[in-house]
Amino acid sequence: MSTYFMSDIHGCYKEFIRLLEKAEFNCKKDYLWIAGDLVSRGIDSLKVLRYLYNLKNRVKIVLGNHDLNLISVYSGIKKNNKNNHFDKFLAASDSHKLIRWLRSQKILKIDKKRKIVMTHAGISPHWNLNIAQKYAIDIERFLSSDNFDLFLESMYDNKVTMWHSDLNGLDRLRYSMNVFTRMRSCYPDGRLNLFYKQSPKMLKPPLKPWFFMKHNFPQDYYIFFGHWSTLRGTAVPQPFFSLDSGCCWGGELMMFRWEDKKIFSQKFFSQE
Ligand SMILES: [Mn+2]
Repeated sequence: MSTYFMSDIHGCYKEFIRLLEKAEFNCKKDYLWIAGDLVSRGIDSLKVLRYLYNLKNRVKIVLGNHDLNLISVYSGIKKNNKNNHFDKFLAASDSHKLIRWLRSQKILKIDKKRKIVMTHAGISPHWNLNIAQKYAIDIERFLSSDNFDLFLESMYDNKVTMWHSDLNGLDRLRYSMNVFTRMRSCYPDGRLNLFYKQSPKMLKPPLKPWFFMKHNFPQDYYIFFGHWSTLRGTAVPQPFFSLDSGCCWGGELMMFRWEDKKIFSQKFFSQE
């Protein structure tokens, strides 16, 4: 049995399947952990979701901003954008079933025995792992509930970017959602910048990547995340581990095998 980690498949189905073959992923014995953004940008989001759905308990997923966007588009909360290539998904007969399944996925996953954490964008430098877990569960409960559409509609917010210990109700959920699914860089006081998406090499001080902020996370953990494709080639300090190599932008899809720490990768196929 092996456990593999990857992120940001973004509808790149062919590259994803080729990479599973390269790494000799066995869907009867192995486990696949994915740090979100399964869909959009690439052309085959529907195929990626169907494949993952059929893996049943062999796959462990945390949701990314693009997965939440698909749920919102499907539910009429957000407009469909042709760059996301969602049309095939929206017209499919099993889209309802797949959305229901997506809504039941996690925002944060922790394995205390093996000291593994996974989330799409990151964890607030103000939190410890127990607090992060508590706030992730708050979001997961709303997402899997019948009122998920009302909840998601009120989550799109660029203003709640600063942590206070007395942050409550919708604002705490909004802050947590911004941290888990959108964060890349922070100001010295920990305030999130939700707009800078380029390489951290061009990041203007005093902004810093979130994983360079002072924090209290245990050093003997692996904290896997995706979301920041332009991190390619940047050294990310322990205990953090970046999994997004920008496949849908012409980069690579990568996969990390826990047991021997081996990395596998697959270049983006031209869509010509
Ligand atoms: Mn993302």
